[in-house]
Amino acid sequence: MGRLICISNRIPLGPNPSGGLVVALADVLERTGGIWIGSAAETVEAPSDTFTEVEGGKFRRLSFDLSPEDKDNYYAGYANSVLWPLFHDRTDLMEIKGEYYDAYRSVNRRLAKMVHGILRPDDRLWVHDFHLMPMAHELRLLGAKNAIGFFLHTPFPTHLAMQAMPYGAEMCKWLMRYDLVGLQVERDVVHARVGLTLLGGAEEGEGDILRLGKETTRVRAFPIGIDTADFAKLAAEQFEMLPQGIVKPTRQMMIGVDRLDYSKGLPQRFRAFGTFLERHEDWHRHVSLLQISPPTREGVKAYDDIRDELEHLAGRINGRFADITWAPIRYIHRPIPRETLAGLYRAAHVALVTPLMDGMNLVAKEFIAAQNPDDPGVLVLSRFAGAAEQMTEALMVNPHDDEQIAATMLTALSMPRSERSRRYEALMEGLLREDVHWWSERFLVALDEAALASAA
Ligand code: GDG
Repeated sequence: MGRLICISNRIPLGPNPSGGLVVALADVLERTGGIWIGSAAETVEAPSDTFTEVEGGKFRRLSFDLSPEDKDNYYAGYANSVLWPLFHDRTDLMEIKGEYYDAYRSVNRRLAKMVHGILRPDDRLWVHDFHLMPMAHELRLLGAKNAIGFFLHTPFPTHLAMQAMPYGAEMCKWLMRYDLVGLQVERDVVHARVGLTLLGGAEEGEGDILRLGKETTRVRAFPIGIDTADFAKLAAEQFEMLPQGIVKPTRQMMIGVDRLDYSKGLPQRFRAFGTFLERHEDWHRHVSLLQISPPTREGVKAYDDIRDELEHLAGRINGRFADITWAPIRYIHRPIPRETLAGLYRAAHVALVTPLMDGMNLVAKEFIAAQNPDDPGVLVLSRFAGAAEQMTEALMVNPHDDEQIAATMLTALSMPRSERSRRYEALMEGLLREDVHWWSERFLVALDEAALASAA
C-alpha cells in the first residue's frame, strides 16, 4: 500500500488541541511510512523551497516556511479574514483585499510544487481544511495522478455567501479536482451540492457524484469524532487531581470551553446567563459559569473586538450579581492543559456549547465522554453545531434566543438523575461507535474507492 500524506496548515507538534486527529491518523501514517506536512511555527524572511524534517514522534513530519507577509496575507488575511467569516455565515466581518487572495494562491502553488517534488505514484494525499482548498488543482496542473482527498473542518458556505467570496466560482473548480470531498454533516453536503452545481456549473451524477467536464468528484459527510474511550479514561483519572473545592462543590458548575472566536456565540451565552440570574434569584450563589476561552488569531480585528465585548459583559454581569462569597462568571482567557480540561468537564454539571455556526464542535463530544456514568452532567447544544446532527439527546437551543437558553439552563440544572442518565447513555453509545478512528477509516476507504472508480 502507498504512503498516506496528510497536509494541513499547521504541522501538529506534541499534544495540542487537534490531538484527536493526529492520534487517529498516527497508525496509518506509521504503517505506510507516511508523512504529515504543515507550516512551521515560526515565520522566516526568506522561505525555503524545500521541506524541513521535524524530529520526534511516531511518523515523519515535514514543515514548510511562511514569511511574515505570507502569515499576514495568506493565513490572517485570506484564510481567517475572508474564508473563515464567510464559511460561518458572517460575511459582514470579511475583509476583502487583493493581496490576500494573491498570497493564498501563491502559498498553495509553492507548497504544491514542494509536495510534487517528493510524491510517489502510489501515495494517497489527504488535504485538510480551508487554508489549502486549491491543493489538488495545483498538483493536477503539475501532472499528479494520485488519489487526493479533501476534508473541510468548517461548515460549507451557502451559495449566497459564496457569491461574496472573491473568486468564489474558483472554489468550485478547486474542489472538483479532488477524488473525494469530505464534509462534516449532511447540512454541508446539501450546501456543497447546491453551490457546486449552481455556481460552479457541475452536474449531479449517481449517488454522491458530481461532474464538471472531465472531472468527477464525490461529496459526502464524514462527521469527525474524538478518541472517546481514551478521553473518558483521562477524565476519570484527572478528576481525582482537581482541587477539593471543585471535586466536592458547594454549588453547581456550568462550563464553556471555546477558542475566543465570534462563531462560538459567547456574548449571547453570557447574556443568556445574565437573563437566567435575573429571572431566578433562588439560583444566586448556587450556580456559577466557568468559561475557558484561550486567545486565537490575535491581531485580526474581529478577534480583538470579541475579546473586548466579552470582558465587558463578564464584568457587567459579575458587577451586578456577585456578592462577597460568589462570582457568577469565572472567565479564563488562557489555554488550560488538556488533562485539567478533561477533569473539569467531569466536575461540571452542565456544558454550554452554543455556537452560532460550527463545523462539528468537539467540546460537546469531549464533555459527554468525560462524564461520570453514575452521575452524568447535561449538554446544552446549539442546533447550528454540526454535532447536533448526531447528538440528538442533548438539550437543543437556538443560540440567538436569550430567553430560550436561559430556560434551558434551568431545565439542565434541575434535571433528575434518571433523565440525565438516559440521555448520557444514548449519547455515549453514539460517541463510542462513531469515534475518530471510525471517521478516519471511513474517509480513507471512501478515498480508495473514489480513486479506483476515477481510474477505471
Ligand atoms: C475546528 C472546527 C470542528 C479549547 N480550549 C482549550 C483546548 N481546547 C480544545 C478543545 C477541543 C478543541 O480545542 C476545539 O475544537 P472545536 O471542535 O470545539 O472547535 P475549533 O477549534 O473551531 O475546530 C470545528 C473541529 O475543527 C474538528 O474538525 O469540530 O467545528 O471549527 O478539542 O478541547 N484545549 C486545551 N486548552 C484549552 O484551553 N488543551
